[in-house]
Formats: sequence, C-alpha cells, structure tokens
Amino acid sequence: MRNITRRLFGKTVAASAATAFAGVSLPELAFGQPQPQTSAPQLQFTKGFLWGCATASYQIEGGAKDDGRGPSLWDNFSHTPGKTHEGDTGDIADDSYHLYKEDAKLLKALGVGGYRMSMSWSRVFPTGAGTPNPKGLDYYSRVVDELMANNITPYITLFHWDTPAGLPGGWQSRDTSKAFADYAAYVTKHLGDRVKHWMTTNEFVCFTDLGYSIGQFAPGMKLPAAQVNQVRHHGILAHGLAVQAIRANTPAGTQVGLAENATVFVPVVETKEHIEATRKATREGNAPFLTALMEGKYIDAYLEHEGANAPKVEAGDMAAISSKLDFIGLNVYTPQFVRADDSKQGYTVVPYPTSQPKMASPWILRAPECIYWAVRNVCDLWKPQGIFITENGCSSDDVINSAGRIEDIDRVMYLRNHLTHLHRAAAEGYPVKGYFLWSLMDNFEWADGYSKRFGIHYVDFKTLKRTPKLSAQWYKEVIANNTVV
Ligand code: GBH
Repeated sequence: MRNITRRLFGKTVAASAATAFAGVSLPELAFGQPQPQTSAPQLQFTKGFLWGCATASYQIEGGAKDDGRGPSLWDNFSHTPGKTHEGDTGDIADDSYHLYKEDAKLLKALGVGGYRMSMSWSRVFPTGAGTPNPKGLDYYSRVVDELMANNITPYITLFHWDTPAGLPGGWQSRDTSKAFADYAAYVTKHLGDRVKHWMTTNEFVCFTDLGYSIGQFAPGMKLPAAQVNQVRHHGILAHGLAVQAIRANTPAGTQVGLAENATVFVPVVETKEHIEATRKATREGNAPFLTALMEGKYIDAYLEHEGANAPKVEAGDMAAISSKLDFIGLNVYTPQFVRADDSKQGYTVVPYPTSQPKMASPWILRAPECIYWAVRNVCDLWKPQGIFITENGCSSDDVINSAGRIEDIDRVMYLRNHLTHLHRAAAEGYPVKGYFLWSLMDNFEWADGYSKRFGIHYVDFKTLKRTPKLSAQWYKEVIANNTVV
C-alpha cells in the first residue's frame, strides 16, 4: 500500500473525475440541473477510523482551587502581570470541572467516537508528589464514566503543561521526571480498568523551550542553552519513565503513546531531492524530542550543534526514553518548507513569503499539505505502528451574527483542506487511525488568553454558554458519513 505513489494517487483522482463526467455534455452541468452521481465518495475514510475532539485540563476546567487542587506553573504564570493577554487566567475557563456532563452532550451530538482530554496533575497530587488527593482522581473517574455512558472512548493525556508548582525546580529537576512516572503509575492503576488509551506528554517544546528558553509560556524563564537542553532531557525522560509506569500498572492491550508537535517539514516541490531533504530536516529538526524517542539516542547533528551544552544523560535514560509505543500522536497546525541544496547540511528551510495566507493566529499558515507530510515524514523515518492526529484546528475571528449563528467558514475551509490531505496519507497506506479536532470548544489559549478562539463550539466566557458553530455542523456531517464533506 505504501507504494501507491503520488502519481498513481493523482491518476486515481483524475480517473474518477473523468468517470464522473463521462457522457455528460457541459450544458447538462448547468446550475439547477441534477449532478452526476459518482459511485462512492472520493474522500471516504476506512471503517473504524476514529473521529474525535481534543481539549486540555488547564484550558477548559476552571475549578482552580476546588476539592484540594494544588497550583500549577500555569496558575502562577497567568496570575503574574503581563504574562497573558489582558491578564487572562484559567481560574474559570470553560468551567468544565462543573459542566463536564454538558460537554459530554456536545460530544455525543457531534457523534464522535473518541475524546482526547488531559488530566491536571496537581488535582491528583496537589504538590506534584507525595500524598494523592482522592477527590482529584474522583473527578476524572466521573468524567470517564460519563463519556463511556455516552459511548465515547476516552483518550487521556497525563500532562498538558500544567506542571504542579509544588515540585522544586520544575523541569530543571530530574526529580520531576520521576514524580511524573509516579503520578502516571497511580492514575493508570486506578483508571486503567476503563481507560485503554493513554498519552504521556503533550508537545515537549512547549513546556521546555517555550517555558525555560523563550519564556513565553510558564514558568517564563530564559535559561542558557546547557540548562535548556537539560530541561528538554528531563521532559523526554519523564515521558519514557511514564511509558514504563503505565505498562507496569495497566492490563495487557492498553495503548500507550504521546501527543507531539514535531516540526512538520514540507518539500518545496514533490521531487526526490526535496523529499529526501525534507526527511533529513524532520530527523534533525526534531532531534531533542521525537527523534530521540524513536532512535534511542541524541543524533550526531544535535550533539555537534550543542557541543558542551549537550544534555547530561545517565545510564538507562535512553532505553527508557525509547520505550516502545503503540502509537504516535501528532498535533498538526502549520509547516516549514524545505529546499534541497548543496550546503553541508543538504537543505535550507525557506522563509515564508510575507503574502503567505494565514489564519487568525499569525503562526497558523493556510498550508494544509502539512498534515500529509507530518504523517509521511514520521512514518517513512520510523515506521510507527499507528498514527493519530491528536490535534488539528485553527483560530478564527468568530462572531455571533444577528441570526445567532457563528458562520466560521474560514475554519471549515481550513479543516476540510486538512482532512483532504490527511485522506491522501491514509489512501497511500500510512497507518492513520484517527483524528482529534482541536478544539471541542473555545478555551484558555495560553499566553493569548481568551483572545483566540479555536473551538467548534462558541463559548460565551461570561455566561459559559456553549453554541455550536458552523464548523460543528460540518464536522458532524464528516463523522456521520466517514468522509470529507
Ligand atoms: C497546541 O500548541 C496546544 O497543544 C494546545 O494546547 C493549543 O491550544 C493549540 O495548539 C492551539 O495553539 O505566537 O508566533 O510566538 C501549539 C503550539 C506553541 C504554537 C506556541 C504557537 C506560539 C507562536 N504553539 N506558539 S507565536
């Protein structure tokens, strides 16, 4: 299957189009006339393909101090003046802590088969380690039951950036990686009877580099390179130790993976040389994270680049870090473009033209081929057993019109285009098992606070009322027909 080439794929599409229009003279295609029937929808996904939505604890839950939850680095960061848009915090967010049953109804109405959610570590261990808080775990147990009662399969991420503030040194400390494994063991032991799909961490770069190097995210630090590399190492070590902890505490058949926003490289032209350069860029551009997980080592290009600043690795670390996974989850939003060249590196990352079309968040390009290349690059390099798109979506300038509707046609365009390119990957035989749309509803968009909306349900942050947008109506059709509509 893998060998179905781009050319063949193109031919198939062309052939189907020709069939569709065979024998139909042009005037018959005028508006208002019956359209020719094609035998099968062109962009059908295979039976059993999982459609879902994604969210994360700190972005939706609120209830920041309820039932013994301890503070996270994001509570502290968002409460620090100047760190988030207009000082927005996740104190209330979507109040899903109290409204989770309503949210399960939204999911049910869409017809999704799965829901990707995350857990707040400091609800379960208020200081990150030590004595657990039963009420925290109990909340997630209730959410899981509610989902399952609605025939929705929970996919749980153990950590989506809300590091307990009580852990000394945060990710600068190796002890945090160990504490994470203990938390993973505890949670999966107690929920593993019902939850069969676990993700360890979400997007390494966002809680390592963005928190400790750029300072744009919690805890807002700007450390020198050697320390940042150590933070990165603790991040991937936490993942590896958690995989082992989950395996040791759950029944056979439990699926373990992670959700990673590996940088997506797209060839400037689909020719052999640029495709090969793209693969090299993928391996090197993700060296501290996914490449290390997949290859069980820091590759030479990374070590040479970092020199004396390279991370300090202890015996056994790389074996844990490269623990076998059942799937890789990819969060896909935007690409980088690669051109093969004669340099020592063999490629250049081409800067975006200023005219490159973008969505409401300036970092999200309108470049849907990135979802195809996200899957293809990772699969060609490392042959994982399964791929889930664990996030894909965009922000839009959503407004409620006089008819009470949110006509987010730009989001529908973005999503439809992405699914079309995801279908190409699936049609070529890459093992794409499912897709989680980011996000079920508008929520706390980190440093952007509530200024950027990513949901397919509109949330009025004053009343907390959820209203389906056009994109929710569209997604429901996609799911019902198992095809791109
Ligand atoms: C994902 O992160 C997250 O997993 C999710 O929680 C989040 O809500 C979603 O995407 C949408 O953002 O402003 O130009 O400096 C995506 C990773 C990291 C990408 C921060 C944008 C800021 C770019 N994001 N980055 S910029």
